[in-house]
Amino acid sequence: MRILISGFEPFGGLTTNPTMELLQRAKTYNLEGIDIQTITLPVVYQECMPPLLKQMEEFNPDVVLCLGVAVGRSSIDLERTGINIQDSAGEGDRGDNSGDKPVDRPVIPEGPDGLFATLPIRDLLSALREKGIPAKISNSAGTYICNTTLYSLMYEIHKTGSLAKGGFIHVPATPDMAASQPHLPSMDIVTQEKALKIVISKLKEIN
Ligand code: PCA
Repeated sequence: MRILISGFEPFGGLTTNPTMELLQRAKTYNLEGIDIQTITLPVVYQECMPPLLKQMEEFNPDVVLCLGVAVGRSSIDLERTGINIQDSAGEGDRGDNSGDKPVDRPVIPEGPDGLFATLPIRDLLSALREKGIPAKISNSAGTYICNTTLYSLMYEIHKTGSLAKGGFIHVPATPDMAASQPHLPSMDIVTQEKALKIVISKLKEIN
C-alpha cells in the first residue's frame, strides 16, 4: 500500500502544529508492505491543494490521508465529509496565513455542495476504540483550510476517476498547546502517534 500523509504548518497564532511532528515520526516507519510519503501543506485557502495534487501525481498513492489539528476537540476525529464552502467568519474570523478571510466562498464554484471521504471511517473508528483511543466520526471538518483540503481532495479523486481512497483526520491540541489554557482538551503526541499507526495498519489490512 502506498500512502500519502499530509499535515499542516502552524496557523492562527500557534507556534506548532502536532501534525508536523506526526509526519516526522511517520517518515521513520519501516512497515512491511507500506510505502509512506509525507507532505506539509500551507495554511492558505488558495495554496493548500497544489502541493498535495503534485505529490499525488508523482507518488500515485492508494490512500491519501490528510491530518490537521482541531484546537478544542478532544478525540481523534474521522471526518465524514467536506463541504463546498470557505468561511473564515464561521471560524472566529480567523484568516489564513496569507491574511485571506473569505466569507461564503465556494471551494470549487462548479463543484457539488458536499463530498464524502472514502476512507473506511467506521472500521477505523472501531480499530481506534478497541485500542483505547478516544475517537469519533465527525460530520464537519469546519469551513477553514482542513475542510478546503478534504473537499478539494475528494473533488480531484472524483474528477480524475482515481482509485485512491481519501479522507481527513483531525487531532486534538497537544498538552503543551493547552498549558496556559487548562480547560482546553488535549491529547499527547504519543497517543496521537499510536492512533496514526493503528489507522495505517487498518488501512493496509483493508487495502
Ligand atoms: N487545522 C486547521 C488548518 C490547519 C490545521 O492543522 C483546520 O482545521 O482547518
